[in-house]
Amino acid sequence: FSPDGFDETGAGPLYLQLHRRIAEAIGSGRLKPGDSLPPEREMAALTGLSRVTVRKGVEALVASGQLVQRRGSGTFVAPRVERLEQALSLLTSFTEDMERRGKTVESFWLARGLHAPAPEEVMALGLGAGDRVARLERVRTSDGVPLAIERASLPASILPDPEAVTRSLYAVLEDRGLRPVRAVQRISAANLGQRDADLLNVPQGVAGLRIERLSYLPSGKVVEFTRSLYRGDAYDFAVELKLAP
Ligand code: 16G
Repeated sequence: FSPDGFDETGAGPLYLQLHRRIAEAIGSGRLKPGDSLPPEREMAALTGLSRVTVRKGVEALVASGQLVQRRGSGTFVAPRVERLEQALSLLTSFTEDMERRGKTVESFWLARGLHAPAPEEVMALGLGAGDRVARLERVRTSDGVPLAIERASLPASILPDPEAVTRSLYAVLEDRGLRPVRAVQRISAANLGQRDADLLNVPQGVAGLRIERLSYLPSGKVVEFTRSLYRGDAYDFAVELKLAP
């Protein structure tokens, strides 16, 4: 950071000039993911810009996801994430999707157990009075990068022992002859709230994708009702379209 090159006249607002300069440093690798930026006061002194201008420039980079701010510890270059292209027409599991790409898969558990169902679970899973649900709630990571928060609900008649799932849910179901063969999936946009953003290690307010999957056995019985939040900066969903008949 230096005062050189900030131009009051022709090059646009000063905060955008700062924005451009930091973005270029990130783009060229002079600033690397995880590097910390000097505090606002210091940046203002180094560049000769006002603190208000520095703050505006930094805020714009936070909004575009290039910088992250952690309360109490400062401003950092955001971790870079490789975008994954995910086919939408195949009924695969997270573990299969990542292993096919040669990536390691890990989950950290938020919750795993049997519960009395919430009304939406009763509806989605077609439960009867007194039926219970197995809930699996976890953050899914690939090569150590958190990509999605998943909340799966299954009828206890399908998964009476949720703690049996330590890695792949679909592998456990497959072993028991209960692997779903069909699913309906809905995708919608969501801005991540503070808790979800923290779990996914992204700034609050960035775009996420909410995905809901209902999977079925050949008999038509529902196997899972899963609600997930995927990082919007990590996924491209791709689907093949055919001419309408
Ligand atoms: C995928 C599915 C999820 C399923 C999970 C099983 C989406 C949006 N979701 O993440 O519904 O429960 O795979 O993964 O694709 P696992 O076998 O690795 O536990």
